[in-house]
Amino acid sequence: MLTIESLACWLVDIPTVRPHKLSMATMGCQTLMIVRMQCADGVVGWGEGTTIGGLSYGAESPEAMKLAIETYLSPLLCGQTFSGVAALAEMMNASVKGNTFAKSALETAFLDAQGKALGVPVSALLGGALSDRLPVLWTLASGDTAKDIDEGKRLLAEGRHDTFKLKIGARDLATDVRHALAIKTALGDEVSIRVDVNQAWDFTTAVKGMSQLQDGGICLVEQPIPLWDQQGLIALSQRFTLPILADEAVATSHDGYALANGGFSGAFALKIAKAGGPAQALKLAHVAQAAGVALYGGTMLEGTLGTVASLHAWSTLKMQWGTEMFGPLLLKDDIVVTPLDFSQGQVTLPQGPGLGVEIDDDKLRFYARK
Ligand code: MUC
Ligand code: MG
Repeated sequence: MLTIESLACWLVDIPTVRPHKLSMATMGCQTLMIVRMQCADGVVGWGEGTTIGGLSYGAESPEAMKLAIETYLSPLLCGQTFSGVAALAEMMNASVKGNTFAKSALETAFLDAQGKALGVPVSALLGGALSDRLPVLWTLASGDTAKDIDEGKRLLAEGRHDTFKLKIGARDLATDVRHALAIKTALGDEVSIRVDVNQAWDFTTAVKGMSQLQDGGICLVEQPIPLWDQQGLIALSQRFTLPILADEAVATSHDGYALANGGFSGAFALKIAKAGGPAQALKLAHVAQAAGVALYGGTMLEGTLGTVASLHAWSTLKMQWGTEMFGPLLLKDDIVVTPLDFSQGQVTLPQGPGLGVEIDDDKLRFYARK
């Protein structure tokens, strides 16, 4: 049993190592909405909520996550005692619709606190880790083909990553296909290259694009068409041998059920923010497993806290398409004492109680928006 006493939130702005260009926004900075959950008996849990490009990716901005917690969720939760995340989610969902990014930060903080109180890692609260090393790809998204090739070659030579995702969809199809195939050719046949269109194509463009990318040896196409077009996604998944990864189209277990039931084949990108937390994201994973849909550990470009929260959940699953939990590597600095260990295309899951991560208070204060 854990009693929540108080919640405090900060908006933390950290510059990216280079501009990160997606179909809907170019990021030069990431905002981490950090929450500190003070519980009885001196137990403290930390959580994080992020999105991409303000309100250009999803319906919750970092500012809105902070407001939802301070104005609505904090008065609801403070003073309450919970046996675990099931009861916490039940109470939050009964009074607050949507706002899964804010809820994800709170579920993360609760799991961190509960793990610390029980002396076990968060993964143990979620079913137990199958492995403490998880595969991690890197996204090449400088917006420039030559720069992406140089970056990919450097990371391959350093042994940091062996799989890459490309962000396309901002330019016309011919330019995007040329870009993707040039990178594929330059990095070599052994290297798995995937593309994320972030909903930018209509169905007709997607048919043409998928056919050219399939011929060019691209391994996976992520969210080619708008999130509302479930029938289109199902049709594309049945038409091509090039697999489709559903991302924006699949947030909760209900979305996953509808897609799988409609005949979707391919994979689902799990994200703690889309689902409302690490434990909620596992519900979608279990629907996918029941339907024979493959899994992928997705990111909302979280900092270390959100990345580790996701890793604890992903470690309990067999991820056929690996993960993209590279968020901390995209940021120039961090607010944790010990950064994560990324090497050989993998990241190590921290072993300590809770998330297994310690906040650097000075860094938090330095980067917090005043
Ligand atoms: C997305 O849509 O997958 C993940 C990696 C990246 O570069 O952007 C995100 C968002
Ligand atoms: Mg995506």
